[in-house]
Amino acid sequence: MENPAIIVVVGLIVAALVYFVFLKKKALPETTSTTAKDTARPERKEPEPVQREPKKETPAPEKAAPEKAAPVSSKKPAPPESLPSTDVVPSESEPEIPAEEEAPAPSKKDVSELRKGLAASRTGFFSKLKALFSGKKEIDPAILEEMEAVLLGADVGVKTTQSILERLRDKLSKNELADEDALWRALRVEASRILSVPSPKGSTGTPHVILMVGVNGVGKTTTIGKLATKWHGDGKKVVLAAGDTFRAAAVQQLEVWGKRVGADVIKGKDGADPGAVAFEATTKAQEAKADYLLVDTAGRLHTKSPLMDEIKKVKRTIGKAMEGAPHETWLVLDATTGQNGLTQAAMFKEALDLSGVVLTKLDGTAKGGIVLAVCDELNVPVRYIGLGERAEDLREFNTVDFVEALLGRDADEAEAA
Ligand SMILES: Nc1nc2c(ncn2[C@@H]2O[C@H](COP(=O)(O)OP(=O)(O)OP(=O)(O)O)[C@@H](O)[C@H]2O)c(=O)[nH]1
Ligand SMILES: [Mg+2]
Repeated sequence: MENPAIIVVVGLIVAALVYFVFLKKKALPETTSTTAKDTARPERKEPEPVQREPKKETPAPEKAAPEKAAPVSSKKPAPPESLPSTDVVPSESEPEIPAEEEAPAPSKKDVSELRKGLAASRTGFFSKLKALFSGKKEIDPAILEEMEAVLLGADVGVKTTQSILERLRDKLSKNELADEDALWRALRVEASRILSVPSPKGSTGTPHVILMVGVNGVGKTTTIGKLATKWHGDGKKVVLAAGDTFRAAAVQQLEVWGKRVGADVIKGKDGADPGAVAFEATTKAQEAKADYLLVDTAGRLHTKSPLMDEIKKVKRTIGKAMEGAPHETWLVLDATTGQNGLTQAAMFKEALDLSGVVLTKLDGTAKGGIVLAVCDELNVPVRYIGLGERAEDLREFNTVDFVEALLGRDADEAEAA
């Protein structure tokens, strides 16, 4: 009997085991269903593309970018309309602010180039003033007395020096020159005031005829060559008149410039009348529809009245070939001749009613103060300055840049730093 009971018990145990095992099997699929989800990934991949669609929204800002770029590009005019919008975005977002800050840069560059050409004058003028002012905590009348010697030494001239000092003394008496900075400022203001001579309102025409005059060797022919180079480079048609018929070499010198620049040179026979050459050149330049006619003339001493009469006649003759011409008469002055140049200038002005002065060889003198004297005493504007013998060594005169180059302190300190 025991045996059948044991069998029953064992049977029950087995049945129970089977039951539990069955239950576990039922439970297992639920847990494995999680892993089954892994196998069911393809189903989950469906939402993934949905997530990628939003990613397509990331390119969307790219599309929006050109819209953002557009207003920026209007600030920087030239480059922005280029096709690759993606390139535009980064490059524009950066320069937007600096562009405005860099605006004065070209002027700084001009000043530093000008300063190189005026190096000798800066040493003779600015450096001496700097030595005089530096370390002075208080500006007193004695400093102004010492300034007088420096200004005269730099060829500013007696009259101009006195006018500058008078104004500075006046400021000092009003306690407006408290320190060195104020004195530099006042000096620059005075220089700017003197140099700002308005250009006379003359007539103009096509061609714009400019008669170049001056004593021997001041740089008339060279300046004509430089001007022709500049204007030709600007796309203007330039014609040159070889009005110096006194020396065959003078005609050749102009022809060399003409060839180099690509400008026609109108010349007469050896010893021809300069007026006749100028007349013919004016007629031909009109026919050729030139933009500029530059008339070279022989150097002449301002003290020789027959030569001064001759140049007056040349001027009149040009007017017969073209009404209103010459539109300008420029006196070329050699800056190294100093105060002597002022006497020349006064006499040329009286004879020819000058409309401008070209001051050459400023690179070779420590006496750049002559520019102030020319403007102050003659009341004729300086139009160009020569800073060397090469074609590119000519600069249109700009008061602000010139004052900064000659008397600017800040840049000097920056250089030293
Ligand atoms: N350093 C320097 N030399 C200059 C400048 N301008 C002209 N020269 C030189 O001055 C010399 C005389 O120049 P020209 O152009 O022949 O002078 P010019 O007034 O025509 O002379 P004439 O026809 O004889 O009256 C030349 O050696 C030029 O190279 C200048 O700005 N700086
Ligand atoms: Mg000459």
